[in-house]
Amino acid sequence: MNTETIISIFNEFDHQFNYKSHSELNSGHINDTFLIKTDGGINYILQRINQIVFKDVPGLVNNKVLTSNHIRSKYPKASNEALNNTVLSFVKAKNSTLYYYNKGINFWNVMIFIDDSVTHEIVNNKEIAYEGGKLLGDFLNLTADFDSSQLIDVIPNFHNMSFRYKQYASSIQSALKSRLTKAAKYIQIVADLKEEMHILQNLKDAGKIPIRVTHNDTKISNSLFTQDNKGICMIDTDTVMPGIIHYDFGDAIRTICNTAAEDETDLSKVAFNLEYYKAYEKGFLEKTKDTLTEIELKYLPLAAKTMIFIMALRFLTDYLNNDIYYKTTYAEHNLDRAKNQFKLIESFSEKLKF
Ligand code: GN1
Ligand code: MG
Repeated sequence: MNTETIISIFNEFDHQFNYKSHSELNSGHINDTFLIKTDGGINYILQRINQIVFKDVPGLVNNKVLTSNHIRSKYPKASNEALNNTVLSFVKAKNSTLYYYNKGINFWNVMIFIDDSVTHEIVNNKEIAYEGGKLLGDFLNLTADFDSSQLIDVIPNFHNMSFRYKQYASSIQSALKSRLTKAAKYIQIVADLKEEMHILQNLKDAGKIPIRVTHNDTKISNSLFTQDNKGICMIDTDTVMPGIIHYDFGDAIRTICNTAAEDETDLSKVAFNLEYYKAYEKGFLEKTKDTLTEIELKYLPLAAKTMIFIMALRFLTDYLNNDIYYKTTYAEHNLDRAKNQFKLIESFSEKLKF
């Protein structure tokens, strides 16, 4: 995207300071995200929201803003400046909506960048795992009294195992022979794990697990930390929706406890780090142990395994569908991501018995 376009879109928003420079943040697989540096005291995040994946972008933005406002209201005495450094803050477009629809083609939104913050793609410090657990616990606590019926289902069936399995089964029907051959080993693993991986979904469908406001994309790179490893807040609230806490716990564990990045191709580097699991769980339970029900607590380890499986399955499905969903940078990127996640499940099962 050229600089002129970025500047002109940024200028559709009611920002306080002028554009100085920008850089693209490449961690996401769906949206395009830019850090805009300004000539003043506030920098911004400009984001193009993918409307193929997100069918109701105004609804999505409304979810994010409502959630943020609810969290902000929990700190009535804090100054705006302090809140802007600890809670996501959205900037209005000049037409007064919280997004800008560029010539009917692209949706954009702007947030205040939390300065001096860092994100981690891989965790190499137990403290970060522990702090990450506290952040998710805080997020669930702060949104616990929010009426989740005000939120739209941004992506229906997002973490629905039965739905993901159906998508996978239909991808097998239409996949190229060459891709099926390369995926054969993993197709067998999916068959072996299928039943166990439906346990949580069945409990949810039977109404046995409470529905709460959940984040739904808790990979560790979606948490902000200070330079000295203290948690600031969770970011990327695109997928905030009603759901069960297990997928949030599991998705964080999936990324925190992987000793390598999600697309590392040298599988000897991919292993499950049990020490980080314990640290994350400790931070998480410190915040939530009084609010979670017995069934929620009981299924946390299975949730971790299930969430790794769901991501493995989604990457494999996209590979079999010729890479139509996730951004990829080379031909077998999705297959490599899937292999990585299956290796993580194997290591998880060796290290964590439950
Ligand atoms: C996608 O684009 P990003 O990083 O926010 C995906 C998540 C996956 C993640 C895997 C809407 O998130 O579900 O866990 O990639 N988001 C969507 O890295 O599909
Ligand atoms: Mg996301």
